[in-house]
Amino acid sequence: MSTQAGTQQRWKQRPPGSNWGDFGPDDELGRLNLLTDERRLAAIQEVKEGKVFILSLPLDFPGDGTEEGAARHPPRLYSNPSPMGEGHMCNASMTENDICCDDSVDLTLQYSTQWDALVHWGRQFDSQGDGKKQPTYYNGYRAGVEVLCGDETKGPFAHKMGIEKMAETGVQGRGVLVNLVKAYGSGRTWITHDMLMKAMDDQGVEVREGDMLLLYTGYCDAVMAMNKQPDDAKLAEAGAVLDGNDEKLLDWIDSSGISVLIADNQAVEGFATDLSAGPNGLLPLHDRCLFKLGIHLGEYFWLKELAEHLDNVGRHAFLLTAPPLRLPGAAGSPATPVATV
Ligand code: UVW
Repeated sequence: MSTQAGTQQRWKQRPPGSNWGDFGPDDELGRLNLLTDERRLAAIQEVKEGKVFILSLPLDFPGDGTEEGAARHPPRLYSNPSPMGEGHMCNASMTENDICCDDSVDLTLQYSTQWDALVHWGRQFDSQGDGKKQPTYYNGYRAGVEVLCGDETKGPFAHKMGIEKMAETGVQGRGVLVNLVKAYGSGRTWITHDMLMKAMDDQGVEVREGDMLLLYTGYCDAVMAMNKQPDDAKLAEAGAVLDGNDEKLLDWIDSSGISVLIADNQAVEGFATDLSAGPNGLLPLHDRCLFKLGIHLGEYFWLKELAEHLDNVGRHAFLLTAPPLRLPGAAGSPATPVATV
């Protein structure tokens, strides 16, 4: 277990299997550090056709669900008050000739196509080695110290590892897509290490250090087909999910050197609907990726058109550009990722 100069104050011991401190004592980027200039240049070499694929759902999908009082909801637009003193800025007359629309939005940051920031998932952990567990995030950043919840006057704010840190890297590199629909169909299948390796072998997918790995499961195809009237029971049967309880799979995610992990489903991994937690928590893949390794997770990406095109032309790699909003202090963000093939 390594303790590096500078990390002593924040943590004295790091979780087994974590890489805390390896990218520097105050690192806030995790595996995004692997998206280097050289790797971006190599990723650009993957552009052969000049075609682009937009990997975002319309951000008002999946649509209001059947779940009562759901915390996440579709964006709500409203027109800003007119600076002219009266009315709102919807088709508003500015002068005798000019009209204008000008909106605000109430935006759930993790509703639709989204990135999880590294502060999205942490755990109670004894980082001081004194037998006391404290709520802790990647690289030992602490709830209540760096990650604040706000009060009546101001909202929550992550002073470290907010989503803006991700945006500032540009999030550009080599994307590689594994087509799990082709391998296992579009129903709910729990994908183990061996199943993922088989799909990759069969499809000739080669993962290099720093790659952004995308998994096409078909879940968002079902979401789109429901046309903003999601049927939660049917969605629970749709699309593959990674089996976060398969330690071999989590170990491979670590050793593969991927920079980020993306899927077109709800949480990349499957979760128990009764919210029962195992030894690695409720969401063991979130725990390994976000808390231990600093691997950002992308969810609800729209991958159908890209996956079908890659399959038709017999390819799996492309240039991916996928920054979130540069929104200081946030725990997640929508994105409009672009794959260039
Ligand atoms: C949870 O639902 C807790 O996380 P995510 O948005 O990453 O799926």
